[in-house]
Amino acid sequence: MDTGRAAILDPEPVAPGHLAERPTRAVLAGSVAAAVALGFSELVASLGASLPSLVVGVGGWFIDRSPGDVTRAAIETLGTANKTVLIWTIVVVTITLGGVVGRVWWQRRSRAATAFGVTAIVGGLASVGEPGATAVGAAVVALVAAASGVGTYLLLWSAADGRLGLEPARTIESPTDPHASRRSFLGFAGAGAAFAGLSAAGGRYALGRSPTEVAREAIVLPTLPAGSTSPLPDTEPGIDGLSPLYTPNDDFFRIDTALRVPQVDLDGWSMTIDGMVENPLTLTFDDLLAMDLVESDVTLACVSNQVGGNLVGNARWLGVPLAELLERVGVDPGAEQVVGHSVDGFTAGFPLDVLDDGRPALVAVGMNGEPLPLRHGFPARLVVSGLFGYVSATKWLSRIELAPWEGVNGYWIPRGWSKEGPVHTQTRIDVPADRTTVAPGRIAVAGVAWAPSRGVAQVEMRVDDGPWTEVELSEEIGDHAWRQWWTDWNAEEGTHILEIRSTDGTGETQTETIRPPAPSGATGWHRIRVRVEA
Ligand SMILES: Nc1nc2c(c(=O)[nH]1)N[C@H]1C(S)=C(S)[C@@H](COP(=O)(O)O)O[C@H]1N2
Ligand SMILES: [Mo]
Repeated sequence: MDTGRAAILDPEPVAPGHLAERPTRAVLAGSVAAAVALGFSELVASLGASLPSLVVGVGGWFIDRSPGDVTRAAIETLGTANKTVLIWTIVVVTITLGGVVGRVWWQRRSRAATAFGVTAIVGGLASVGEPGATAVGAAVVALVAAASGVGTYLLLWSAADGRLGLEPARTIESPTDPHASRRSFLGFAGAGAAFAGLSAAGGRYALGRSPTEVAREAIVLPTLPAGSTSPLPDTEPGIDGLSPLYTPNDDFFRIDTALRVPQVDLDGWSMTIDGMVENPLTLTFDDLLAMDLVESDVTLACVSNQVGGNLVGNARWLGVPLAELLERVGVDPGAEQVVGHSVDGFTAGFPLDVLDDGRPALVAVGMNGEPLPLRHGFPARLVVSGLFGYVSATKWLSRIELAPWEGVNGYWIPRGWSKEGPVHTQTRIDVPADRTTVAPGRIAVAGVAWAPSRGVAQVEMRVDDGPWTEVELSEEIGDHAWRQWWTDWNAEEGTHILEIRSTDGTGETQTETIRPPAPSGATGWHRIRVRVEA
C-alpha cells in the first residue's frame, strides 16, 4: 500500500486514536519542525550576503509597511528599540503556528508539509527586498527552510509512532512499548530543538565575523598631517558614571530601520553624487581615502531621544567635507536639499543652506580612530553637525542627491516626523541616577550638555526650585561636540529635585517647554529626584 513517493506524505492508515493519543507529540513535532526550519535557514542565511534571513525579511516587511503614526506611537525610537521584540514575536508566532499545523494535520501529513512550504515561500517573498539579497538567494533560503521543516516533521511523526528510533520497531506480535516510543520521540524532538537553537546561534555568530567585518578590520585609515588634528583633551574629571567625552564605538547608540546590519562589500561599493548637479561623480572607497580627509568632533543625537535619554553620543569623525564634494560636482543654483540614500533604501534629506555656516558636514569613513563600524554605516555615512540623525546621518551611504525641497522627502517625513530637524539644546544629568538614594554630604552631580553647531556656553543647576547656579564645564572641544559638566552638591537629608539647563553659544537658554520626541525632538529641562538618607 505504501509505495513510492506518495507513501511519504499521503494519509495512510494510522493506528486508531493516533491523534487522540498523541496530541502533545503532534504539537511538539510541528513546533520543533518550525524551529528547525527557522534555525537552520538562519545558519544558511549567514553564508552569503545574497542569502536573506527569512525572519529578518518578514520583520523588515512589517517595518516598511507600518504606518508612520503606528510606528510613532508604538516605538517612538524610529523602529529600533522594538526590533528585538519584533524578531522574537515572529519566531514565537512561527513556532506556535508550527505547533498548530502539526496538531491539526497530524493525520494529513501532505497538508502539514504544504503549510510548511507555503510559510517558507511567504518568508522568501518578504525577504527578497532585504539589502543585498537576491531572488535566487531568497528562494534558496526558503527552500532550505521548507525542506528542513518538512523533513523534521516527518521524522518526528515517525518517531512518535514508534517506527523510528532506538527502540525495536512495532510489530503486530510485539506492540511498541509506549514508554519506549515516548522516550525515542522526546529524544528526537529534543535533538531537533537543540539543532534549531545551535544553528540559529551559529548563524548569528557567523554574521558577527562576516567577510565584510574581516575586510573592515584590514583597512588602514590614512593619518592626517601633523597639526591638522587636535589632541584629545585630557580633562576627564574622573567622576563615576559620567559619560566619557568621546563615546566608545561599542557603546555608541544605534538607531536604524535595518533588522540586519547591511554588509557592504567594498569591491562592489561606490557612492554617487548626482541629481541637480553639473557633473555627477562616482567615488569608490579608495577614492574617498585618497582625498583630503578631515577630523571633526561632532555630537550625534536622535530625534527620538527623551529628555535625559541616551540616544546621543559624541565621536571624532574622519571623512571628506561634503562642501568639497559639492564643489567638485557643481551644484545647480535651484538645488535646495541634500538627500542621502542608503544601500538599504533609507533616505534622509536636509536643507542645502544649513551648510552655509561652514559647520562640519562629512562623508565619514572613520569613527574614533577606526573605520566606521558596520553598525554605524560602514563603509561611509553622512554626519552633519546640528541636525538630528533622521534627516542627515545616512549610514551605508550609496548616493547623495541634490534635489528641490518640495516633493522630495526622506524616509521618516511621510511617517509623521518634521522635515527640518535641528538638534535642540539639551542637558543630561548622568549622576546621581534618577530616583536613587545617596548618603548625605558632598556628592558629585555630573552629566553632559550639547547644542551642536551653536556650542554650549554655560550650564546651570538648581535644587528644589532654588536659584540657578553655574557648574563646571569640561574644556570646549568645539561648538559641535558636547561638554561634560559637574558640580559638588551638599546633599542634605530628605528628597530633592535637581534640574539642569544650558545656554548655547548664541546666548539662548534651553527652553523649559516640555515637548515629546515626536514630531521634532524632545525639549525641556532634565529633572531628577534623589533621596538623601544616612
Ligand atoms: N541607512 C540608514 N541610516 C540611518 C538610519 C537608518 O534607519 N538607516 N537612521 C538614522 C537615524 S534616525 C539616526 S538617529 C542615526 C543614528 O546613527 P547611529 O546608529 O550611528 O548612532 O542614523 C541615521 N542613519
Ligand atoms: Mo534617529
